[in-house]
Amino acid sequence: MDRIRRYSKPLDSLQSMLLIRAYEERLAALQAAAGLPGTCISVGQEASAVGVVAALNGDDLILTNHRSAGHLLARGADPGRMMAEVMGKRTGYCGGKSGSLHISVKALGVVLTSTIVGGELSLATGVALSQRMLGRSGIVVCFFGDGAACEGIFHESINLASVWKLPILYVCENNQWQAFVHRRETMRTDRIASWAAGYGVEAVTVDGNDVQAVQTATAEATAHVRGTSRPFLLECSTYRLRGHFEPDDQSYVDPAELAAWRTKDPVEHMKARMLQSGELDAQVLAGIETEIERQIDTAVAFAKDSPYPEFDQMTTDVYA
Ligand SMILES: Cc1ncc(C[n+]2csc(CCOP(=O)(O)OP(=O)(O)O)c2C)c(N)n1
Ligand SMILES: [Mg+2]
Repeated sequence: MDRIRRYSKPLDSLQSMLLIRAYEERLAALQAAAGLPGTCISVGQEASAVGVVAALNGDDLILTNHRSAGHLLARGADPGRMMAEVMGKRTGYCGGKSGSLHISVKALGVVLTSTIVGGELSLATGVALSQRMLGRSGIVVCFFGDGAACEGIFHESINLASVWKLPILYVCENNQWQAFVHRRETMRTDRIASWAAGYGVEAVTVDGNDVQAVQTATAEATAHVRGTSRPFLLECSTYRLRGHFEPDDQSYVDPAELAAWRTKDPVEHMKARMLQSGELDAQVLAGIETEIERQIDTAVAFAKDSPYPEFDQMTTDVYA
């Protein structure tokens, strides 16, 4: 039974970030051991995922991109069913037919993961239109990358959402990379948020590695969307600490830039902040980390022990 994850205190956000980090690092380790198909993971971007999702309501809808595990787990997805999906097992969220790149969890309001870069932008805009036409209260939240922002579909979608006054929050996770290309090579600005004014859309850039700052900015942004039924663009400035996909030796990455961003690791940042302020005790933290590792062990075992889909299910639940 899937339940939307609730966030009432800073420790809830830290636990969610730790779960995402542990899940993705385990996926990468399994991949390296040749036990699993390659996936795009979001190590370094956990604060952006958790900060945004923590500020949403239960009836809000999420559409996301190929780096979606953090968004799904932050919303409450079960790591076992996620892992099973990646392994192509019947118990996965989409019956083993989506892998990591198309995963959706209807019960949690996660409508889809798009592996077409920018694909989620126009689809989310359409979902926002349908929310309004059906008189539904939930707003739409669309995660996309800086690479997607350079595509025409971003500009068409945000323009239409502005003209049609659609209830949608666009969340650009600017992680500085677009597969193997640095964003410096594809845009003439450091701030994607600066483009929104041209479409009459309000926007803000937030430190995407500070989960509390992201949550606060998202709460303000969603209040704006709900109050005005107009779109808003939130840009989370962050960094992809690992490769585009696993495995990736990151030989194309400037080591100095990578090292600088490593010092801003959002998970370590939050841990240090809470330990320093006395909100969290080192022993309690160790206990939480052990429990999360156990949860991941259970997830892996569940996925490995699950059956593959039957041959006669080959054409069910897919377009044929
Ligand atoms: C339309 C399209 N073009 C190219 C690709 C190959 N591709 C997959 S991810 C990616 C980079 C996307 O960069 P960004 O939007 O910044 O997301 P990030 O990977 O950084 O999370 C590319 C070019 C694709 N999947 N779809
Ligand atoms: Mg990117």
